[in-house]
Amino acid sequence: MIIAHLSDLHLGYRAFGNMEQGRNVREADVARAFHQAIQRIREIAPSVVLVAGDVFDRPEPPHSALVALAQGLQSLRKALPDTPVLMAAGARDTPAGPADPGSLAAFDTLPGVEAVTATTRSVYYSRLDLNVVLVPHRSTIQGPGPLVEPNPDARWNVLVAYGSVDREETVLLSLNSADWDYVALGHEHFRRELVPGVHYAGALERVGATPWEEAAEEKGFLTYDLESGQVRFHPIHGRPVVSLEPIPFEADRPERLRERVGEVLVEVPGGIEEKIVRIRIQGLPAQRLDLLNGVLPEYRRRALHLEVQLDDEPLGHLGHPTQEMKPSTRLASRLAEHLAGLLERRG
Ligand SMILES: [Mn+2]
Repeated sequence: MIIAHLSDLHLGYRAFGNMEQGRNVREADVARAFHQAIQRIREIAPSVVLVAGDVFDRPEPPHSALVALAQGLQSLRKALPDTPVLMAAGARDTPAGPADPGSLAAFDTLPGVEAVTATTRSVYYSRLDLNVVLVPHRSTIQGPGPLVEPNPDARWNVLVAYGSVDREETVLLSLNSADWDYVALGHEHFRRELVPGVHYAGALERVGATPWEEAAEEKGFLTYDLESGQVRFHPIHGRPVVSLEPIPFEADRPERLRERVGEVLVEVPGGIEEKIVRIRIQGLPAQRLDLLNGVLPEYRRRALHLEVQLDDEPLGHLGHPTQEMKPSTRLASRLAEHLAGLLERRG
């Protein structure tokens, strides 16, 4: 029996402000990645589809994100009428107020769809002899910890949960992987196997604040064969992200900088057209920023987004966090994200 495991769809994600036919280009990219995944799932025809959180990019997603999800579910229903779709809300789709059911809850009403936002839910499918426990973000942050136990009468037990299971962070739930035939996790945007049968599927697109970190990683989703234990990765082709090698500023030959910027951008295989590109310059003093005047507009037109990062600059300069993250920086940004999440939930 094959299960499909997706996470961190982030439908409704917007970035960089590029518009096409009135729509944010990155939002359209993310919707396209989702529809690609749906197409692929239709071909694979798994017995069940799991989405482990962050279906939407925020608690109040734009209407276009709701439509994208509805279309995807409808497409699955048409091709695979007997395949249930189970979703657990992540931090991004958890509503702020406790009385707010959240956008995802609207989809919980659909036949064949379970969409859990507030509390842990256990669902048993007798036809598949499969029990699925869904643990949304909210039930992991409100004490006491959720009771997650497999169903001893079911042939297959699968857990879907959103959150961190890293030791150094607050543990989402105590997890004995031996209790479960598969654990589908969401929250991390990088694909990762924790132990056999316990996986983060990673996001479908590079939707993090620092897409450069994910430039080299293929994005996609997983399928898992409960009988054989075989896991397969299914890549999704999103918009290319290019992180260029840093250019050192040569103080004795300042004019060289302009040439080097042009050179590295021209050398990008396949060109920079419509890509998300980061260029880094090392050691350029702030008072010499004028050296870049007039160099970038042409490339900015060609790329979807061209980010120029001056290394040696403090965090947050130019409104962008320093990208080569030291552990302390990474921790700080995680903390900031966590606090933002807390504020969101408090309304
Ligand atoms: Mn996410």
